[in-house]
Amino acid sequence: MASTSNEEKKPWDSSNLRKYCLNFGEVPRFHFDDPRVDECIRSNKPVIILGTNLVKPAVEKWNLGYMEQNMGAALNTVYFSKSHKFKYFDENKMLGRSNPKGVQFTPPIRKEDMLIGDFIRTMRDWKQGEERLYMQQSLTSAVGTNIVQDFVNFNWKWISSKQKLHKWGKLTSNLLYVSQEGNVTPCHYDEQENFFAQVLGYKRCILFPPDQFQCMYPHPVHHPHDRQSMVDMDKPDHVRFPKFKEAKGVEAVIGPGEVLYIPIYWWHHVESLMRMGPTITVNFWYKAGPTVIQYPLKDHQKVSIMRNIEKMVLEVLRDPNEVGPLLRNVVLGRFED
Ligand code: QVW
Ligand code: ZN
Repeated sequence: MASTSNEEKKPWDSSNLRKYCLNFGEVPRFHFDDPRVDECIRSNKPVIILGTNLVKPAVEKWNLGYMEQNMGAALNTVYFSKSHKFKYFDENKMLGRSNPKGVQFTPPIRKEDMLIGDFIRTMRDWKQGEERLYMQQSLTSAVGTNIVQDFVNFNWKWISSKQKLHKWGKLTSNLLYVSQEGNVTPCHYDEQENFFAQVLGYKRCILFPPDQFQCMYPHPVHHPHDRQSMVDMDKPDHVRFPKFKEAKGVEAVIGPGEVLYIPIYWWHHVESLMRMGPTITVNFWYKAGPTVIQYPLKDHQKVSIMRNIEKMVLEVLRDPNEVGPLLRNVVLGRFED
């Protein structure tokens, strides 16, 4: 068939993907000059954007050897996990000497500042059964001159035109992620717009829209795992989280040069494909644009309202344990007809 000639051959198959109890739809893939890209972004829908050259210098050069040679002498943030999951937590919400109001909590991952050489050597020598590693380092700090030059040569013209067109706020950060194959960032949402640019290797991203809040069971806002789902996708507890099986998600596998738009407040779970080598990603986080209040409100605006209500109730009650019971009393038996 002639029509298959422009179909990209996938270097991965379903054996490289982790297995979950849900089925997912597919995130659409469009060339950067296809008007449907802007339609997706305008309507807060994820989309894989092809041919942007957003991180072209990185796609052409960056690999473990290049990073080792050029990251420089500064320390990098590396997370260690005993499992394949790296579930983030907010240290500021933990109980401690400086925070008597925090939540009693044992972190599931540990953080270590490492020289790039030590990180890459540990990753290369890694054996099954050892702690897994995931480097997550801001690209604004003291990286070496070659990497700074590559960064300067990113396609800022394209990304700035999107920022402008969609009236996003400021670019807040560029993070560099270097991961072992098989690592997972569990399901969570962020409060910013995100262009997620794949540099090396393949990542799968499973996304759920903000209107699936009831299916995703986020931790309370005051919890160190704020914005993260309480559901373990590997082994969902269908008794505690019965609606999770009804969650309707979409998935995307992105490879070098491809950019995924992750809309603000969209849930996402990210995995580096298994047995496909290490991955490198750079993300671009942008503040939301100015709030336009138009009714009916958007689903993500309602999530924001819910967060504010939780924060407000905690502020007046001053005890996290009283928040749930009070909110339950507000609704229980009152709003059914
Ligand atoms: C991943 C993500 C990333 C997920 C990194 C999170 C620390 C985001 O860019 O690539 O593992 O969630 O929003
Ligand atoms: Zn995220």
